[in-house]
Amino acid sequence: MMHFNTKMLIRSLQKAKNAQYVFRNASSGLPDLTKDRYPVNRADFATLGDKHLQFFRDLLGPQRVITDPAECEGYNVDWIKAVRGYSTCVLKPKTTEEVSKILSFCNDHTVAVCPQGGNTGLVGGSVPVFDEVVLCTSQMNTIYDINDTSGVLICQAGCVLESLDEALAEHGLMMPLDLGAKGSCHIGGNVSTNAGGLRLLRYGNLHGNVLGIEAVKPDGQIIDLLSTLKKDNTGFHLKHLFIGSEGSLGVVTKVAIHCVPKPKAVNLAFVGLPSFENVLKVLKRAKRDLGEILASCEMIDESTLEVCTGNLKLRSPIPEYPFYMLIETHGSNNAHDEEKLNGFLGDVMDSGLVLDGTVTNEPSKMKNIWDLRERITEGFILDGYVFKYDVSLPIEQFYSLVPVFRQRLSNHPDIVRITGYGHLGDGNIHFQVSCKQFSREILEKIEPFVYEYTSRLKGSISAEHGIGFRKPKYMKYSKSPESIAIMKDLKKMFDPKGILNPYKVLPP
Ligand code: FAD
Ligand code: 2HG
Ligand code: ZN
Repeated sequence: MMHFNTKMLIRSLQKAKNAQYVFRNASSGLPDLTKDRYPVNRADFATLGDKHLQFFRDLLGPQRVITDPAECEGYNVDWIKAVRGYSTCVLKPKTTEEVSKILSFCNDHTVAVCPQGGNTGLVGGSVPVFDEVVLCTSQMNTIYDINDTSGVLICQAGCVLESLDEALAEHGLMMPLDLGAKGSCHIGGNVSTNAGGLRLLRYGNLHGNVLGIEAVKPDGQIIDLLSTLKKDNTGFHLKHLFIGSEGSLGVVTKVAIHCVPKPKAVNLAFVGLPSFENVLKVLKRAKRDLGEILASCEMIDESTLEVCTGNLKLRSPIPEYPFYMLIETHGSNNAHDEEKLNGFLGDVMDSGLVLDGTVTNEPSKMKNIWDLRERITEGFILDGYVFKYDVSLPIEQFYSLVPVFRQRLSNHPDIVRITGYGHLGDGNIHFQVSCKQFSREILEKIEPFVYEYTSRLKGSISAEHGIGFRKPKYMKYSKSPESIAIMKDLKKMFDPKGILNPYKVLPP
């Protein structure tokens, strides 16, 4: 028996704006300069002068050396407006050789460099802390090859994720990763952060999907690891050092990625549930009953959905419930997938685990539902200031941070909401405390407690967003002293002068 009525429930929602647009318009005002808000001292790097700028202009031409302060501003502030540097120079190389010459020159002259892709990172890694030169990959956007048979894509690091997906679609292929920032983030940024996203549950992470990388070391040396082979056990797998190292070891210039066939059948269910206990039961049944077609399993709590319905004025296709789940299936035969999904949904409704829901395979309706999930980050900006945490926890404790913090911070007048949502199928919750404005008092009530709590449960203090500027001192809650020491040795080996993305990930 089916309880779902697709026609009735889905209404037209506001058209999504791309992430770059949102960045420029979502909220007014700039954050404090990072140097004023955080206890950090500028290291002994050179201050840019005429001789440096002349070198850059001779190499790139005047158009690709940005020095106009108004134009530089967008490259100095992060997407959620939490950190701000004051770089006076943004470089836009087009080729690996140009990146190599820039880094070699900066290394020789001890000029600090901040690599930047689409600037959608959420841990303050993509913008300068002080006056580091920004090396932006936006002009490195060539697709070299898409192989329909092997599924291998080879492209430059500055290709925008969504553009790659569009190009692949013409070949019946799809990127293995998808995230709300797809309209702005670059594939080089995705690889450098080992971005997770909305379909990692099905297609795995970039350590598995990236076949090869070309990168430039801080001294300008080009490292060609651009293999397109699925199997290659000759020596150490050095590409993995660049995946997720957030621009601390080198600048990624090209990637080879194993892409997946674009599914012929995609179905999406959006359901309302009364409790987190039920969410867990539905997750277990989804894995068991949907098996190989399960592609996404995301959770949103009631208060999080309100940032979309309230702040962004999006419409939910179902009434309010304490929890919601988005369950997407990907397969090759729609009749088969629909039968499976409908059987599963009938079962979770009949057993009372799910109270209400909608299911659809119409692209526009699926997009409207996904907007409720993908635009949450944007919606939170309108609350004022948001303290964000991105943690992996054992699945039974996935939601536990929210009640713990609602009690710990109860009655604080500046708090707008304390909520959780995220990649349930991967055990990765996005926990946030939003406030009318930045408050050091609230920050000190959250940190380091949130990290101690996560560590006690043997979770990860950064599941997918990385360490960046915001979290280096908390890495110890998820990594042993021995492993941090090895990371520091590697950093010294790759970047003895420490010019690449200083103050981030592994500051001395
Ligand atoms: P940037 O933000 O420009 O840079 C990120 C880091 O990588 C910085 O440390 C930078 O120095 C470094 N870097 C960038 N390019 C290079 C390069 N070529 N070589 C070396 N280092 C480089 N993240 C997820 O994991 N999952 C999600 O679901 C997700 N959803 C998001 C949704 C929204 C709306 C937003 C705003 C962000 C989201 N993010 C998510 C975070 C972010 O989008 C990802 O981390 C993304 O991979 C960053 O790509 P970027 O090109 O914007 O990189
Ligand atoms: C997501 O899953 C992203 O939507 C962003 O990882 C999470 O804004 C966040 O904290
Ligand atoms: Zn996420």
